[in-house]
Amino acid sequence: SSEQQYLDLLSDILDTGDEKSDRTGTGTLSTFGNQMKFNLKEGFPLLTTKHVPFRLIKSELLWFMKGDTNIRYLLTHNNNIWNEWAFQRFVHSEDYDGPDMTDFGRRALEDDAFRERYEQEMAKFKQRILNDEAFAAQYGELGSIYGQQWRAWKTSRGEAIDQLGQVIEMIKHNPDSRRLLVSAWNPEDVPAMALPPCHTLFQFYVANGKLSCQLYQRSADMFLGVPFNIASYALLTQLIARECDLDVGTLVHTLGDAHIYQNHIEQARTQLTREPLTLPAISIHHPGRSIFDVEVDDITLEGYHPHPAIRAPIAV
Ligand code: UFP
Repeated sequence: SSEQQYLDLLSDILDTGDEKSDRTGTGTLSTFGNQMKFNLKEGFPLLTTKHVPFRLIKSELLWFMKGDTNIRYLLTHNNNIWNEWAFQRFVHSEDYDGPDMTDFGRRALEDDAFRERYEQEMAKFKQRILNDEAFAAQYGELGSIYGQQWRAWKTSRGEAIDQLGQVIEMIKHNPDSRRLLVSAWNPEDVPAMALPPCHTLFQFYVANGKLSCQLYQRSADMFLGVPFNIASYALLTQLIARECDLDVGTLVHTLGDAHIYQNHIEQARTQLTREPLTLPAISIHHPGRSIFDVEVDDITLEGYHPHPAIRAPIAV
């Protein structure tokens, strides 16, 4: 099954990965240059060997597709996955006058008293983003991340290129093109980014009435990040196939540095003891509306009955 490829790669990295230090100071087992292929006709590739929160993947992808780069949209959908990046900019600004939040990610893991202060400040930050439009415009904004690169890549002439919109038009009108690419990696923006894009580049391919997609991911946290990334690009492919009246083909997922963090090894071993179950399916209802207007309630996940979630600390 599709999922077995993920499990085999996880197992291979545990057995043969090189010990490698990393930016976060956590340490990893790592390999370079692997590929998984998911036949999207077999089912929607959301892992069943642990619960993966699809609702977060869905609202994040729709946010990218709309070209939105402000966490306010995510917060209105109770999605907190990008909060830390916005909060970090706020607590380092002149407008922040609360307790010291230096290095909050690491300290919250190590110090319970600090964690309580951090959670209070984060809760206040979220409320302000939701209730105060001017504050949200200033501190909810993440700038040159995926939404901007996909929908409004800035050119040297001060114009904006809608890469995703153009690629959808090309799939409709020139499906044999070998130039169906979207790049999130903008070398001009990378030096100033807190998190340069992990999913760097993707290409579409049409044959036999089926739409396939290949993603190049430069850096892959196999336990926490990759299950999200697989499902996100599978959903993107389904949405675009529907928009272009095509069937779905294959999701090819190519990985650069694929790693398991040292503090995820036990969890990965637990997952490997589990048997994959039947994959779920996705259904999309948005009659007559533009793909860029799809909302979270238009997409439903059906038949998802996974093994329980496995908790693991995120490396920041
Ligand atoms: N990471 C993913 N997928 C993502 C994402 C992050 O695996 O979608 F946003 C992981 C990869 C790596 C870390 O462990 O986050 C990014 O760190 P670096 O920029 O040092 O590669």
